[in-house]
Amino acid sequence: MLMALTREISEAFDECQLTHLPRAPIDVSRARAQHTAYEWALVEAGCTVRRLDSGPDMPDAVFVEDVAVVVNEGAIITRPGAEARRRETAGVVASLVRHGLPLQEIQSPGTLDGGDVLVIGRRVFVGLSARTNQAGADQLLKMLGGVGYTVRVAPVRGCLHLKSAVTAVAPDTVLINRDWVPAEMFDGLAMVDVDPLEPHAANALAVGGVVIYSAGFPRTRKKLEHRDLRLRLVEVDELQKAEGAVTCCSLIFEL
Ligand code: CIR
Repeated sequence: MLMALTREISEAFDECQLTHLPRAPIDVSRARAQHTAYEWALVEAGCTVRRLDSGPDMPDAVFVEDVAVVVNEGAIITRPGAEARRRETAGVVASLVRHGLPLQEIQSPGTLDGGDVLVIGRRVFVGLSARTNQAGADQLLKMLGGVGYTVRVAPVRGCLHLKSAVTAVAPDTVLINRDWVPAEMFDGLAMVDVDPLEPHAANALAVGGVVIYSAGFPRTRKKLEHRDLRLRLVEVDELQKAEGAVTCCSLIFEL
């Protein structure tokens, strides 16, 4: 069974962390409606969706991908780079334990956000960012390297997370903004470049044979359609005001 953990949008969503975007007013009801439609896209892709509660002290909790990295062997609970987000881990730990996943944890002084970790089969790519430091990447490398994954680490620049700059759209293909991440890191994989007018377009969520993708990037979308990928478009502009995108709103794993 394919599980997708999601998390309710906090009533304090408009107090979210912001790094690269200026603060713009967020319509929380509209964000919630977009989030629900995103969850339906996950259901249509074959996922069983479990939505966790959040709270007024967790404005960014909807971005559940940042607090855990889930692989076949179990989950790694992260230590988010933004201190205010560390209180998000407890609820996710409880849920992953309920689902029977073995857990390990990133320890201080390591910091790591799940948004900086891209897993493609047995290959793991880690971005060093304002949120993920070398110590966090080293710990992840030890944990996953120890169970047969190859782990590559490289700095990202100009964006929040590695997965702002690159994601997988098929098992052998990445969608990439080369201005933000070194393309050499993905040697051996096919690459689709984002349209230069759409720098934020590299975040796509491949799940259950479809690619869940923001409706806000028509130029890059055309490139993906030419590759015969099945796209499932979602409106996420209200979530994008909080620097969120499609991968960050779920944790997907096989049970
Ligand atoms: C943050 O700055 O932590 C949130 N406002 C956005 C997190 C987005 N996460 C992701 O792309 N993995």
